[in-house]
Amino acid sequence: MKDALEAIRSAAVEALAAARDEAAVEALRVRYLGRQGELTTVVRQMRDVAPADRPAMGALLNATKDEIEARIAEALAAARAAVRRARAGERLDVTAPGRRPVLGRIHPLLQVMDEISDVFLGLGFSIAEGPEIEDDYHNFEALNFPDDHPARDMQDTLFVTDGHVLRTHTSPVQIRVMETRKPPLRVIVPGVVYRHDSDTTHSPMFHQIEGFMVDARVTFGDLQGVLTHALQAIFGAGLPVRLRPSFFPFTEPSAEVDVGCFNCARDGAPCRVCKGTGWVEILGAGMIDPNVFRAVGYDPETVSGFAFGMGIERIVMLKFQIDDIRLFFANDLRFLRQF
Ligand code: 2NL
Repeated sequence: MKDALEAIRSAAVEALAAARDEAAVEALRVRYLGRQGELTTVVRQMRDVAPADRPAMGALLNATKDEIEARIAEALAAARAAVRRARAGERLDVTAPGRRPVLGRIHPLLQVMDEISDVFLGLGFSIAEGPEIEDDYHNFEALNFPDDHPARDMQDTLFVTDGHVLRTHTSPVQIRVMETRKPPLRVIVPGVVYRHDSDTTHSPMFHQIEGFMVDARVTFGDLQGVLTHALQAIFGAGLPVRLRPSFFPFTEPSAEVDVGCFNCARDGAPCRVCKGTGWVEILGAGMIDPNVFRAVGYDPETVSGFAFGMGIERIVMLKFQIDDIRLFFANDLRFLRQF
């Protein structure tokens, strides 16, 4: 039996040293240690060993089994290391074509916001930001909204708690700037705003840029000059700019500002952008109402100013002929990669 064990041990060690892969090692494990394996068969023969010899034979048997198990572990480790080395070799193929990194890009809404901001920065305006959750005072009261104005209705405004709303425009930031700083001021406020409205042209969250200028003698002519320059810089150097009378609670007088259609030259007679009118409405503006100045502690007798506001989604939809506002927020890369 001692000779039989030695024969099994040396055969197993030799075979395991020659095994090249995991499958070969596993086959040898079954051959020597499996339920029908060679070593297992020897264990069964222990019955025939004289009781006095059994402890010594048992020890020899265990030592043989331990050694074969150790060699199996070594052979397995060697086989796996060989697979890893082979794969590393493949990865170091210096002739393989390079992998193109996935580059991010600026969202089309923010591209246009940046472009518009740059024009006003060039005119000496600076940028201000403020909270998206506002109190009723800054969002409505200080802006001369009467208590029964429809914008204060649940239908239009998203309420957070009793006295607080998600800001419905960025104008409350302009109020906060005027509350804390003295004229002369030239400030724009780009930001996100919220209204209870949702269809193909309205999103409950959308973007605006508002701006204002306040100084000792700012006139309606300044409003017209600054906005004409800005719209020509944004939409095209030669385009005409026109003002039509309008109304906002926070400005008097107020105007809608149109730019000559930038698409007619491309589409011809029935232009899809201006519907044949030749004009595209871009923003609202006006001279800041004396009640707004009083609310922020300015004297309407000694300062004057203009203010304006525009919705970004509408402008980007016109510019790129996008017909559904939800495309901006669906995070579909097939859409976003086009800009
Ligand atoms: C529009 C019109 C406008 C303003 C926004 C403003 C802010 C203050 C004082 C006075 Cl603090 N005015 N903002 C003024 C006129 C028009 O927006 O159609 N926006 C999309």
